[in-house]
Amino acid sequence: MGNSKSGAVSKEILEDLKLSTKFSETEIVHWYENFKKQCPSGRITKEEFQNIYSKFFPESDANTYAQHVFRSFDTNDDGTLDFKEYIIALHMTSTGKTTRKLEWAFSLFDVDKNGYITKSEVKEICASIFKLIPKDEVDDLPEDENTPEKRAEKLWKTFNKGDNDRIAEGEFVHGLLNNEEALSLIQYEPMK
Ligand SMILES: [Ca+2]
Ligand SMILES: [Ca+2]
Repeated sequence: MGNSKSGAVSKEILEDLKLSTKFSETEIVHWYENFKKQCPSGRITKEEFQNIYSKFFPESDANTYAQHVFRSFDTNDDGTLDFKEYIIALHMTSTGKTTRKLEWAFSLFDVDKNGYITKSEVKEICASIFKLIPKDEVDDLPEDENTPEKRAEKLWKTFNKGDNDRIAEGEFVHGLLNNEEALSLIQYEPMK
């Protein structure tokens, strides 16, 4: 894929994105224009990404979570998000089907990208999600979900695994699909 510096989205990327998402050419071109406006270099750094995230969570600490999300979006591991990574991320997290979202969630939890989730990875991500919850909302959480450790424990239990076992992608998606209670543990939506 060429390193085109021109203003328009390259034909290769356009074709690729039309195939891998359900977005139309018009939508992709429109987003590309916005992306270029907000990000003239054509790449979002981890710091920029964290700044964007922290604006959505003014009352809590979104830094760790944002780092994990960034890692899951940066599929080619080069430390920046390009337009294609950005659009695919947008597709998976906002307009995708639940299965798609869960596949993305899997990559979020698979911290070392080895294709499996361990209990320590579940703990790590649960801790970063927990930091998104403002203090006053933590008080209202159910007793068995009001610390990062308890949430990790509860989530891990839904997979019926031993402490040293690991979870493959299919098991992860299957275990969470239509499981509202477990799903609520892997996300936090600000109330306002
Ligand atoms: Ca990248
Ligand atoms: Ca892993």
